[in-house]
Amino acid sequence: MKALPFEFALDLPRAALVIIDMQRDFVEPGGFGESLGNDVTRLQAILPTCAAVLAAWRAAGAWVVHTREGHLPDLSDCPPAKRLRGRPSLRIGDTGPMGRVLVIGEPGHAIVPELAPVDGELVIDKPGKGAFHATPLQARLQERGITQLVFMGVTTEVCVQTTMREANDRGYECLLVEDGTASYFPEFKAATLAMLTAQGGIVGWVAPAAELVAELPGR
Ligand code: C5J
Repeated sequence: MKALPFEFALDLPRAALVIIDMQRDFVEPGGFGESLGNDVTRLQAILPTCAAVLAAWRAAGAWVVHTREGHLPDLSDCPPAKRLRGRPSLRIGDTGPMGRVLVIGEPGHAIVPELAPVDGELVIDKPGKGAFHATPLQARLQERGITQLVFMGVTTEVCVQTTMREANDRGYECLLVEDGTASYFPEFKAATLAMLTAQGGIVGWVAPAAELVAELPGR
């Protein structure tokens, strides 16, 4: 398929669609993202594209992985350096309009309804930005013989980029859907897309959703 910096050879039986942290706490008003002073409408804007890619990917019979950033209720997996950083109006573990911020099982921790996981899809709860750190993701991918990861989700320069770099170091071929990812800072998204694909795809590939969907069987 057409991609940057050059064509990507999608191998669907060995590929997983990885949707990063499309959680109410990041995407919806009243969540953690907004408490940090961010405009969540930029993240909401990618929902129709993500939903269309997810529907096409599922219809093609390929596997889906969802990730959620969050912590145990006792916050034992949340380093103080993460909880105490900055001056947000709500800290991780505090109670806000969507329950305790970034705590597993709270309303804000849930994936937005438009992209809710279905039976047979893997959900990875992660305490860090990268989805491989302190999670069973690598083992689950190896069990299924997955070698390619197609990424969507938020935010482009934080959890998406961190996970894509972790995956690249582990030997996965990584493609990021450019209109299926968003940042609170458009200039950070643009810079991330550029740096991932620079130097002959030093971290991986980037392509628009339409190119990916056109590549899927039945389209
Ligand atoms: C952030 C994320 N931005 N999912 N998390 O803190 O990118």
